[in-house]
Amino acid sequence: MKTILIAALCAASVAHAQTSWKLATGYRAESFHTENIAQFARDVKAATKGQLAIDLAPNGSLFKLGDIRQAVEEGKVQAGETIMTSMVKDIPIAGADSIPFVVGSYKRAQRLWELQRPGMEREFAQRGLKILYAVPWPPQGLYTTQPVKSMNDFKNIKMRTYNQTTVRLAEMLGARSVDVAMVDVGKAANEGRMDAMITSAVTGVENKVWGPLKHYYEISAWFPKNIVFVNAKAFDALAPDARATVVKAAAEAESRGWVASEAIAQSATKELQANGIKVDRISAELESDLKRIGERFSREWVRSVGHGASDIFVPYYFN
Ligand code: PCA
Repeated sequence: MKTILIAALCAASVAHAQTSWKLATGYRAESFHTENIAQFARDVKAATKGQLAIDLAPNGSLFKLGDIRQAVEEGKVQAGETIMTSMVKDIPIAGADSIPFVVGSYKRAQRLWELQRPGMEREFAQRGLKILYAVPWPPQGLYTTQPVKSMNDFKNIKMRTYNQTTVRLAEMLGARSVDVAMVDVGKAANEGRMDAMITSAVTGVENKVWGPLKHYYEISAWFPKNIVFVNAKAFDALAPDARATVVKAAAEAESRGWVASEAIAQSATKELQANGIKVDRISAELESDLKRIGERFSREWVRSVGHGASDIFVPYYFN
C-alpha cells in the first residue's frame, strides 16, 4: 500500500511540475531567428530536466506576425516572437530601431537596444508580458529589379513593405507600397508584384529572390529586431528555479542571436552575389536623397513619440 501511495504521489508531482508553452512566430522554421529559438527551447528543456517544454509554432501557423503580441497578451498562446516594429501603433518606442540611417553597425544597434529595453520592459509589463530577449535582423539593404540612381527612379514603382517605416519610406519616395509578409516574398517577386524592397540580405536568400530582383544596394538603413516574450502569468506560474533557468537561457539566446545575425549578414550578401544579384553601392545622388528622407522620417518620429524618444536618443548620441 505504502509503495503504491508513494508511486502515485511521485507521478502526481511529476505531472504537476511539467509545463509546456507554445511559442508562436511568423517566420519560417529555417529562419536563423527561429533556429535560435529552437536552441533556446532545447536549452530550457535540458536545464529544467523536462520541467518546461517550449513547442514552436513557426510560419504564422497559429497567429499572423502582427497579431502575435496581442495573442500572447490575451493568453491565447503562452509565448511568441514578432518584429518589434509590428507594434508601433500601440508602443511607439518599439519603432526606435527602424528609423532610417540612425544605426550603422551591430555595436550601435546593441547600444540602442540597451537604451530601448527599459522602456520596452515597462510597456510589456503593463500588458502582462515579459520580454525574454531580442535579436536584430542583418542591416536592411535595397533590392530593385532595375538599377536606381536617384529618387526619381522610385516614382510609382511597386515597393514591398513590411512595417510602418517601409510604408512611410515608399510614400516619401513616391512609390506604391505593396504589403507582403516575409514568407511570401519569393512568390510576390516571381509574380512581378514588386519592383523594389528594403530588407536584409538573408531575407532575399531565404526567399530566393534572384531572377526577378537584380540589384542589391548595401544601404544599411536600419537593424530591426525580433523580440521573444512570454505571458507574465505563464512565466510567474513556473517554479523559481525554472524561472531563473528561462532568464539565463534567454540571455544566452540573445548573445548567440546577435553573433549569428552578424555572421549571416556577411554570408547572405555573398550568396546573393553568387546567385547573380549585383551587389552595389548607391550613387551619391540617391544617398543624399535617402539621407534627406531619413532626416524627415526622424523628425516625424520624434514628434509622434515625444519623451520616450529623448529618453533613448539623448543618451544614444551624447553619452
Ligand atoms: N526580414 C524581415 C524583416 C526584416 C528583415 O530583414 C522581412 O523582410 O519581413
